[in-house]
Amino acid sequence: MNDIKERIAAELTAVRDRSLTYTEAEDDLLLRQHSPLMSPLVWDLAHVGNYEELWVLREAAGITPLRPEIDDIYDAFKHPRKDRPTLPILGPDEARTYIGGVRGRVLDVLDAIDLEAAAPLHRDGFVFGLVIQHEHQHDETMLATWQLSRSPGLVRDGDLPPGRATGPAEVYVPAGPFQMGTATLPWAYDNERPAHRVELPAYWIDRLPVGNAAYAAFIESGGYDDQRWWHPAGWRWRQESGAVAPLFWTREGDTWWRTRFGRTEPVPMDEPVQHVSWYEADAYARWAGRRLPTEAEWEKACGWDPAAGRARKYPWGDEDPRPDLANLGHRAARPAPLGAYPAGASAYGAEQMVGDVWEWTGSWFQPYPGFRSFPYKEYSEVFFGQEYRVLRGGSWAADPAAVRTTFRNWDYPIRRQIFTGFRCARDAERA
Ligand code: AVJ
Ligand code: FE
Repeated sequence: MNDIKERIAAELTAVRDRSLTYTEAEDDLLLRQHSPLMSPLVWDLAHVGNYEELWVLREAAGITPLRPEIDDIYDAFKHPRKDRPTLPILGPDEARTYIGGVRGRVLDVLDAIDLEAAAPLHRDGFVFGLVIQHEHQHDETMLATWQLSRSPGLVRDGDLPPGRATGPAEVYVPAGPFQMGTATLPWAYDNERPAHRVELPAYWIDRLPVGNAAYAAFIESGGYDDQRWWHPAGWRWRQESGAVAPLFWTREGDTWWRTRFGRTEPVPMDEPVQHVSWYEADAYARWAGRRLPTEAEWEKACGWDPAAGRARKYPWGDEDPRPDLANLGHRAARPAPLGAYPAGASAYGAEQMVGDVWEWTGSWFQPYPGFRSFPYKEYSEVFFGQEYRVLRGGSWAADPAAVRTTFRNWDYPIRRQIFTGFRCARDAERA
């Protein structure tokens, strides 16, 4: 096997180990629905195998379906998450057997496939990148399910670097063009393409994500009860939901506590805030006299290298993520303290843009000019419009294989079970 094939095989093994670890639990925990927002964990497990069968075995290799009768159950578009517990889903053992059988054949296909072939699904191992990233994204979803279940199983206490209290609050990004999206990253999704030139006026963007201390100050100042700060739809959400703090926060006397994977602990004031909706992020920004960055502002501050006139794959350059550069891959089940990654800074000096928390942007999930759906409309295209807000950067729960400066995630503005925070921006005064 050549280098690319070895790398693909290693990534396939790593992501499967991850999925199996996240589903090492009693059957009841795997079959139960912990929240109407989420699938039973064992649905995710069999779904990633079914997706892998569909794309690698059937579409790329033309192999006859192994279990065509289960396709319907694992079609995310046919059955919304809230209905999935009523489906005749495979039990945990049956699901493991099924996905293991798929995987064995996938490794045979990998062995035989020509990665230089003209077929776009084969070229550079695209179809393998598709299923590897898909499985990692579901693994992150499974972590959110675990967090909602309040079961302690997946808490991890890996070391994270200490925070750093020094440094400017904001970084300046001068006016000028940059390249948004990518033309060269072989495993990029259709929604990251095509690369295109975007001209932005000058702006300031926070050097770091908004921290729990700053967010608590917003709460203390009565921010949740002051309609001035809220988007009209956000105010309605605030009234209907009764939200008074980030999800998983509770208050006792003068102390804020949070429950993280079944453990209740004081809110660490030096960590980025997480589990806030877009509406909360937007309200905080208005209270602070700021706004959320647009998606383009976020990407330029994160990935553009003005001296070289090119886009970087990660804020610090093109080298793969390391533990001293970013908090990715579920090393510890939390964001790192603010300022923990000076070596991971972008060319403009913005830090913690990749890892720690997904960051809400002010933009709707929309296609780039010249977008073409590939390989299927239901990955991105059906979500474009004014329903979903874009999230950037990846969280502590995201794997490096599914994170880069051009990667786009999206969700409804009311969602907060995902590992999401934000940073603020503002226009630069015109000279
Ligand atoms: C890109 C994270 C919004 O989980 O709904 C999973 C990824 N697409 N299976 C999602 C996805 C198909 C998607 N997000
Ligand atoms: Fe999926």
